[in-house]
Amino acid sequence: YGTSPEASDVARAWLAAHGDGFGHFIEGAFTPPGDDTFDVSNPATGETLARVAQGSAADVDAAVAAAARAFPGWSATPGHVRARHLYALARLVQKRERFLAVLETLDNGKPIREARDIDVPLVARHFYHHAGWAELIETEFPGQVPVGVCGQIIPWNFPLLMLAWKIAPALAAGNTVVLKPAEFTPLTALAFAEICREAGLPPGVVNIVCGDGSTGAALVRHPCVAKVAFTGSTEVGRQIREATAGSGKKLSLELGGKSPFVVFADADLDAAVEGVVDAIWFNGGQVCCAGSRILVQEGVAERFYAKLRRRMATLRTGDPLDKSTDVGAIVAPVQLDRIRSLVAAGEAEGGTLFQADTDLPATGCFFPPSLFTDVEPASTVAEVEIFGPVAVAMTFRTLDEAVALGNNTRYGLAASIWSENIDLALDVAARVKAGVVWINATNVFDAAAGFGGFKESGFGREGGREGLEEYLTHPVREVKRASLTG
Ligand code: TXE
Repeated sequence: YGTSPEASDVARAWLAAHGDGFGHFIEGAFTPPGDDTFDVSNPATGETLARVAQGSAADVDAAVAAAARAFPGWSATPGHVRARHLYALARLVQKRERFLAVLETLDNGKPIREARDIDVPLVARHFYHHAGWAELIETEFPGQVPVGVCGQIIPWNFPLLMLAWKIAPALAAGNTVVLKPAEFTPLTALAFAEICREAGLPPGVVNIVCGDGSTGAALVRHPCVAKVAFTGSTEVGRQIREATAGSGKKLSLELGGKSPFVVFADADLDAAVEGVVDAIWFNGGQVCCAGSRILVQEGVAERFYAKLRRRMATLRTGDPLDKSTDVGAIVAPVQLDRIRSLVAAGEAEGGTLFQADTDLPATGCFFPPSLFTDVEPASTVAEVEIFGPVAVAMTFRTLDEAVALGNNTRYGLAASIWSENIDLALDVAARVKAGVVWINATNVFDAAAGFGGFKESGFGREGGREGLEEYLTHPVREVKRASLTG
């Protein structure tokens, strides 16, 4: 499953069938790739997978115009009919799950087990969940209307899942979209475009324009885009906030994080070790809500680190298509360089680095699971989002100190608290400024739960009722009274 020859063959055959390159998906059809293209490669091998069109301002304009033409029809489509379309998308994602999982793994480098068991099932779940909402918009959000054309920009860490987080609520609420996938990982978005066509989605409701940041910037600036939804770096989020200021566009930003993973002395330490594995080595730590700052109560710290180091030695880093791989490839050489330089900074600042003795593949973008201990709270690795398989650990003495250290960050996306005392855990949960707090768990996602952060992690929520509110607005109606005096 997943690595089965058929699924890999289907993905390879699909890529071969597009050997001339991919264009954009506009008004239900693919444009020719044209001359201005970029290469998309497999980070595990360096091999080029496809040639993809670089979206110009004119391409963005064409896609936005298509979405604007489709908007009156789609927004007037009854909720139960929109629901049928979303169910059709969900079912087709499930039908193609093996192909999509392999394609995601080839493009992004994530372990096939994760793409197959987490990413793709969550994508289907997101469309099913929002199909339910499509039928409820009129009764649950009385008087509200869809915003219009939505410009959506997504990152490369969960390419298809981030697409689902953006497209499903937008469509459920009656909007039309132009989505720009990340330049490292546009392939599953293009496969999804084919699914939209197969599902019979009206042309123009979903448009996909590929390209780099300049394409994203053109989409943000476009005057006919009424709402911008962005997931990516805090730096680009800031630029988008500036670019949309005063424009009247609705905006939601889901940015970085440096989330605390707090282990109290009374925690089940073995369970907490498994928690760390999920928190920082899931998707190679390229997760916005990764529990990248481990805070351990002093009395158990050495015992906890020893257990963690033993567990790290059992993690397998390597071929993402191998079912037994735990940590796959880093998405691109530039990200690998970033991780390496941050780890070098951590060592220069006196942190103790532990890396299990693993044989990394000779080629491709790989970095071993890493743990820094003896880290100062004000050091680079304790403050900066590394976005790689690198955990940073510090100790605390008291509950108050744990809360203070947990909040000692410019971010506020997530937190994970480990204790066998539920009163203590709930007390800490209420005092940690994070959009999502897990207790004795980590990286648990559900389409029904709003996800988003505080501070430099952005604003706005994705998922559930709060997520839908981002795609609805209150109409301003001019009430004209007939003159009684005639
Ligand atoms: O992100 P960018 P990068 C963090 C993480 C990572 C760092 C850099 O720390 O190491 O950001 O990653 C598009 N206007 N996160 O450089 O550039 C871009 O094309 C409009 C956390 O890859 O923010 C892509 O589609 N769009 C994060 C998307 O923005 C622009 C996930 C994200 O890329 C643009 C990714 C512009 N001016 C990185 N410039 C998370 N929160 O999960 C770029 N883009």
